[in-house]
Amino acid sequence: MKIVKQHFHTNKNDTGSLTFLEAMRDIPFMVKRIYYIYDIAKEARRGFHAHKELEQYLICIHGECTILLDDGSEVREVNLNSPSEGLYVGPGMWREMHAFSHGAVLLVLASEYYDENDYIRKYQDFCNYIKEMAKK
Ligand code: T46
Repeated sequence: MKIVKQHFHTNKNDTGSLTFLEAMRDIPFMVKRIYYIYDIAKEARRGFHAHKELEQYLICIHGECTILLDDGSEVREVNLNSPSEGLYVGPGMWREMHAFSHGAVLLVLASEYYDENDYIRKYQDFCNYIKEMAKK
């Protein structure tokens, strides 16, 4: 599995830091939706699904968290602990988010509007989907 963890342009000086990224330049899609996850309960695990089409960048803009990625044949965990780094998560990838630090904020840039039909929320359905995709 190829992990795409990207460091975004950051302007840092004595007064602070500013990170920026531009659609179709720094990330490979137009951003249609932004959401963020915060006020996360202690020990919470979220995610537990894959997407059929959606592409996303996950940026832990405050604190840290761990993202588990499973492509059906390999499982990897990636720590996000910098507001200037983003993790690309493409289609056909089971994800779980956990080990959130107190006060962590996870920002997500998404390539599509929200569509529940794009979600695969059962792990067995995900395994079947991966098998079907491999046949094509
Ligand atoms: C993902 C990970 C990283 C909406 O109505 N609109 C939205 O744009 C989103 C993202 C969610 N929702 C609704 C759907 C559920 O009823 O909000 C509720 C919580 O969503 P969910 O349980 O899917 O949240 P997470 O944190 O498990 O997953 C989210 C994204 O849904 C998912 O695409 O990749 O963050």
